[in-house]
Amino acid sequence: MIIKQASRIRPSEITDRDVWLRRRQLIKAAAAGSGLLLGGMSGVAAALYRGPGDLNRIGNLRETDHGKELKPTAYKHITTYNNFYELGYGKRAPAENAGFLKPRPWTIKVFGECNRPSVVDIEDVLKLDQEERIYRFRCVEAWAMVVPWVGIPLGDFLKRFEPNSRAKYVEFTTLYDPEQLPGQKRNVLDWPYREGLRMDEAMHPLAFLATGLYGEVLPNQNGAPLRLVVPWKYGFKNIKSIVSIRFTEKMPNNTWRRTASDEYGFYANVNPDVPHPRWSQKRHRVLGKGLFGSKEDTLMFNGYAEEVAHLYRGMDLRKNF
Ligand SMILES: Nc1nc2c(c(=O)[nH]1)N[C@H]1C(S)=C(S)[C@@H](COP(=O)(O)O)O[C@H]1N2
Ligand SMILES: [Mo]
Repeated sequence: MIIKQASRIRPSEITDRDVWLRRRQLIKAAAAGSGLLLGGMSGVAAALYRGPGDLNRIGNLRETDHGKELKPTAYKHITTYNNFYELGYGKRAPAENAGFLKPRPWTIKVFGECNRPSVVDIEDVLKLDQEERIYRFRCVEAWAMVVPWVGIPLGDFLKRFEPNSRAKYVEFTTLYDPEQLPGQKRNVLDWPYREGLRMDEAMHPLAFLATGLYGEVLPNQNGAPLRLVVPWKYGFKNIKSIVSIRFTEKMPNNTWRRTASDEYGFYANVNPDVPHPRWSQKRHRVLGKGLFGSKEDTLMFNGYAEEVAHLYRGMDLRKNF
C-alpha cells in the first residue's frame, strides 16, 4: 500500500527540492482557501486515536499527501513495542520506564562544520512543526508499523545553521544522563547512542525530525522530545532523544557499528538481499495485523527506491550495508 503510494509520486516531486517546496506551499494555500486549516487532528485520526490523551496536543497540523491513505498502526503498538536500550532491553521496557526521562526543559546543540552553530530550545523547534503531519511506513529490522508522525523536514532544519563546504556528514547524539536513562548504568552499548547520515541523505525531503505522533508530542519511549526518522533505513538509524547535531568532514562512527561492525553498517539501508549475519532480512512482521502480525516481503529501501536510489548510484550496497 505504502509502496503504491510511494511510487505514485513522481520522483521529480520528491527529488527536486524546489518543486517539493512549491507543492507544500500549494497544499498550504489550498487548505487555507477551503477553510480546511486543521485546528487539531482530522476526524479520521481522532476516531483512530487510542492514546492516553495526557500528552500535549500539537496544533495546526496539516496532513501531507504522502502515505495519506495508509491505516496507522494502533497507538498501543507504536508506544509499547519499542527499542530504546537506555530505558531497558525488552520491547515493553521503554514504555514501562518512560517516566525516568524528562523531555522538558531540553536544548539541542548544533555545531561543527557550519557558519551558525547554536543551541536551540525544543520549544522553538516545536513551533516549526505546526505545519505538517507526516504519515510514514516504517520498517524496523524484523517488524513494521505505520506511524502518523508529526515532524519537520530534517534538511530545512539543518540549513538554518548554514553547513559549510567541509560538512560531508551529520552526527546525532542522544542525551547522556544515567538518572534519566537508567540503561546507561550498564555498559551494553557505548553511550551515548550516536548515529550519522551523509549530508545528501540528511537533505533528502523524506528524512525528518519527529516531534510527535498521533497529533501529540512524542511519548518518551518513542524518543521524546526529538528523534530522527529516515523512512528508507532500518530502525536503529532512527536515533531518539537527540541533544546534539554535529556537521563533520569524516564519517561518524555510529553506536551499533562500534558495537558490532560486521552486523551493522553505516548506511543501514533496508535491503532484503543483504541478510543480517544472524537473520534473513527478506520479510518482516506487520504489527497489529492479525493476532500475531502477518509477514510481508521487505522491499528495497522500504519501498522508497524511486525516491532515494539515486543517492547510492555506483555504490556496492553489499559492501556499504
Ligand atoms: N537513543 C536510542 N535511539 C534508538 C534506539 C536506542 O536504543 N537508543 N534504538 C533504535 C532501534 S534499534 C529502533 S528499532 C528504533 C525503534 O523506534 P520505536 O521504538 O519508536 O519504534 O529506535 C532506534 N533509536
Ligand atoms: Mo532496531
